[in-house]
Amino acid sequence: MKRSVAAWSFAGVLAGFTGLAVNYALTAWWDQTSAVVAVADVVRDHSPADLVNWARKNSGKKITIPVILLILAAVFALAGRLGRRTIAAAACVYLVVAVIGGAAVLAVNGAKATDLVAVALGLVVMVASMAAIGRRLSRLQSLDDQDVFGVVWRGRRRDLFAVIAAVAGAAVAATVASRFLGQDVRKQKAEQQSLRLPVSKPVVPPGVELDIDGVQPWETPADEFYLIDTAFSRPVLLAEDWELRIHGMVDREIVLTYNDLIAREGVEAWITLNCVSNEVGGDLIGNAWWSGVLLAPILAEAGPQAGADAVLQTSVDGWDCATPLDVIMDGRQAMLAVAMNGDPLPRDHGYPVRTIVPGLYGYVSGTKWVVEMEVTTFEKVDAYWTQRGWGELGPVKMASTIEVPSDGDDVSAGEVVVAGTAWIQHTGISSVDVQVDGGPWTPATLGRAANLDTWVQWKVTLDLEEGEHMVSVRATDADGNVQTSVRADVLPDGATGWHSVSFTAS
Ligand SMILES: Nc1nc2c(c(=O)[nH]1)N[C@H]1C(S)=C(S)[C@@H](COP(=O)(O)O)O[C@H]1N2
Ligand SMILES: [Mo]
Repeated sequence: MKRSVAAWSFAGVLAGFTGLAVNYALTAWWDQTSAVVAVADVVRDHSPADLVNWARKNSGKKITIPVILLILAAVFALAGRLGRRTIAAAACVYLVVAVIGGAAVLAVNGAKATDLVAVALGLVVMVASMAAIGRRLSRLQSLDDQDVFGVVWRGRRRDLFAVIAAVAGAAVAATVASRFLGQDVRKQKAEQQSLRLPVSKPVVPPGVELDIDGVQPWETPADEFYLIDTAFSRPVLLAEDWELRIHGMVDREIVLTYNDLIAREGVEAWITLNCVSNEVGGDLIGNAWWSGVLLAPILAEAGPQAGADAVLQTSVDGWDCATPLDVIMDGRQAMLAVAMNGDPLPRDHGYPVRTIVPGLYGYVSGTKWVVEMEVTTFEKVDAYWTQRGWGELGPVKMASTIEVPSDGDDVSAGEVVVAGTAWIQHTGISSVDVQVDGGPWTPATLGRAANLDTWVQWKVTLDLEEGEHMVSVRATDADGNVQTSVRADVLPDGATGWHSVSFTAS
């Protein structure tokens, strides 16, 4: 009977997702990792490098969990179909799912055996829900065809729907409750609001902003700052629990608490951070006023030993990167940042403490939720992205983008303002030129450079005749190097090539 198979599959899926919802709510409440997120973590960490690099570019992070849920839906449907014979068969399928989820949970950074309780309770809910629905479904389907629509049939059907409604209600309630149960999330918000950090509010330096409509603001607001990380669920770490351990090839191990850190002499600076995955003309870049503590004096206190050339930084979620030691120590404002644009770091950007190293891409330096630094050598260690084929040192490459006009725009012929940004952190931009339709290069006017570590805005007014035009931009750095036109992919160490836009003047 076709309808009956569909009904049993539906029952299996409903029971399965109700168990997942209960696991999700319990883990939110107990500040643990839900089984689904743990499985996503394991999938990510054990996927082939090519796939991870593809996913990095193609928002693979967004589809991983939906794909896992789809696969689970198919498995739960199978459990339901098997449940038509005996509930024990369905229970076996749920058990396999729970064993996989439990194994993944145990693989999570810092997992304890007690984290399995939420998985076990999820399993109990799956089996109990399936049994409750299954029993009523069997009773309804066991009636002869003559009884269909009879009094008994209607009673049993009401009974079945009541149980389905109860199970579905539990699933919805658990999902809704999980939003309010995250205790650490609430504690963290309260902590962020009560912190009185010795940091100042950002004051955008005069002259850096050229005030062109359509060019992004020189200071990137925190909630518009690009977000890149491997976390399916971003860590919730409290300042009061935070500790940074510095160890490895050092004379003295150092452990810093949050209060130790902010009691030290502070540093504040405008620094532009960008991602190695930023394509030519891309938007994985932002500029913020970072406040924190210089890293070099802390490492100097630890006393790096001869031969050390790298600092392996590890996040509380297990992500890591290796940063060249000489870059941290060369006098630039490499810092442990506690605030962004004058406010405590947002959770998503690494609260309570992250690293910022001007001149390096984020993937080799900008560790969010940083909790450990091991002074070591590049020969000995292989960090998260370098294991997947990305370059070891990660210095930022020179780049420039045209933000107005946009590709495909219609502008009025005559005077046309072309403007955008250019950067090569810790070297600095000396000039920017634009080229129209492959003709000669016209120098642009630059906004003031706040320091060597920030992007600069540029603008130029061109006199354009009616028709289609293509404008390209190239920058020149403070050492006189001209930005290369050679196109390079973001993998392994950052894109190169000129940014061009095409538009119509009429
Ligand atoms: N813990 C952790 N820190 C991380 C990453 C990560 O995946 N996990 N990604 C890095 C990368 S690739 C970049 S570009 C920057 C981005 O920082 P943002 O999200 O604050 O812009 O964070 C870096 N720090
Ligand atoms: Mo990145």
